Amino acid sequence: TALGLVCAGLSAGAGRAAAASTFPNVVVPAPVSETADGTTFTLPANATLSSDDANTGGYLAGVLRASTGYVLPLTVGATSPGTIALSLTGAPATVGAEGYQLTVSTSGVLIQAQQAAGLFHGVQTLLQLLPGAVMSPGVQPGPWTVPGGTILDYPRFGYRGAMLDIARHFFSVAQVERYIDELALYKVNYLHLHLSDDQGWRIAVNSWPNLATYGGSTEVGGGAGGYWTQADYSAVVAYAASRYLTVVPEIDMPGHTNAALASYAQLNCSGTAPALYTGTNVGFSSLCVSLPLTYTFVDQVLGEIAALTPGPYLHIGGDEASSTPASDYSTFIGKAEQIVAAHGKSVMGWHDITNAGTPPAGAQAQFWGTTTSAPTVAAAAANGTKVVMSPANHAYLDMKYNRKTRLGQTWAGLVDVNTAYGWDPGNYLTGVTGSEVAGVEGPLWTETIVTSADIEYMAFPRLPALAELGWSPWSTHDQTAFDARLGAQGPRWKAMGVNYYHSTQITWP
Ligand code: TNX
Repeated sequence: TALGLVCAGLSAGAGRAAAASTFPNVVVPAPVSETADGTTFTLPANATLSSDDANTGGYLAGVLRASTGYVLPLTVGATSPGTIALSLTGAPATVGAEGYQLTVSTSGVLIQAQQAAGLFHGVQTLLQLLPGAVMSPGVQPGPWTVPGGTILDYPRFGYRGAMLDIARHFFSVAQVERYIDELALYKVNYLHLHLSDDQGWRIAVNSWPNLATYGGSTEVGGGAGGYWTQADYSAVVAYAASRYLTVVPEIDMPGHTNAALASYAQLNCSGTAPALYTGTNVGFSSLCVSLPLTYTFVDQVLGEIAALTPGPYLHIGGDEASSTPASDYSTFIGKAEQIVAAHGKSVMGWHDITNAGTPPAGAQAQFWGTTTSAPTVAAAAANGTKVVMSPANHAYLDMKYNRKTRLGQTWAGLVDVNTAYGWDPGNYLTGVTGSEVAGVEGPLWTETIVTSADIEYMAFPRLPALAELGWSPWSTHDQTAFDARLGAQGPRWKAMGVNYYHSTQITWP
């Protein structure tokens, strides 16, 4: 394979030292190739930083200054490299838009990339090569030592996502920003936000104000709920961008719409608004497909969200529309797809949308089934629709780890970390392989999830397993080696205060 040639070429080029030592098996996702040289580099107290990108340089300086207590002056765009240098020149072409090359010598560290995202991903690898205490918010004793050698790294898939449902339970901007920081550690590059459902509408829409003020006024269990202003949403989009994640907003339709139907009587076929809903059933609500106002609504809502969203995708949901007759469903999805295109975006939907005929060019269908056969998804893929893989029995972060897990659900099975890791997204669904697969996403539905500690407990350690499936070449896939790499993350999460599940499948140091 092309990959094999790259690896062979690299180890031949650096052949002198390759046999002598190996990098410690600590980096998640596993890099494409590593060549250790047996030396080490220790960050001196008078080290300096240089970066061709202010944002990534500032991020690295922030993390290192906090835990090392060193001054670490940062120069941006300087001609002479710092002790740690982030450079947008000289990276090999193979690294592409998101990859990097990391070189650790006895005198310093050089990260080279073609774009800032690649520098940022290289920074994450460097942080994982440092002692876990480097992630601490307070000053820790060193020494801050890194193994010497070279890492060349770039992603297998372009879409490596996480979804957070802020509809079933409401989460604040600060809570989502904390999750973004955690996702960024594992080179996740898409944040899918589930912004509306039966139990709550979470983003202000100027043309339909009751959606947020009334439709957002509760949540599962009857709590107060809440909503984001458009400025709040834009702040999350900007924060995600600073960590090189692109936001994919989802307005779930035509089902999962009770909060909207409760907010506007005129959206209902009956003309009567249902009550707000705080239970956990699915499949009971539907927009009124025969009503012209429905499409005014969809157009105005998606238009406002498109205008706030720099990323290429609008997610229209489309799942579990069991109260929408099949022919109505096809009519609705076809119209919604056209409205997304009219606002200059590509459509994303749960894979149910492939039941409504072939999606338009540029579409992505998100597979959430529990079998390896989905004929309508394969047919759409054959016609150009890309598939994002979220098989619920491997990728759903709301499934319980085991019978005793306090949080979560079991409808797709129990998902401990080796189950989350044990499948190949590029060769999973019958008839959907290779370039038809856009990548992987780990959805976190929040019927039972209330706090940031809950989010962390369900996402860690499974989210890093999914992130590795999305980033690392399949040739690196090895459960034993992965379990050891994952264990090495434990001290880092401890330093950060991440409330992770201590899976018994992993040896935590
Ligand atoms: C199914 S999977 C749903 C969600 C629920 C989830 C709970 C999918 C596209 N829809 O509405 O929250 O199960 O696991």
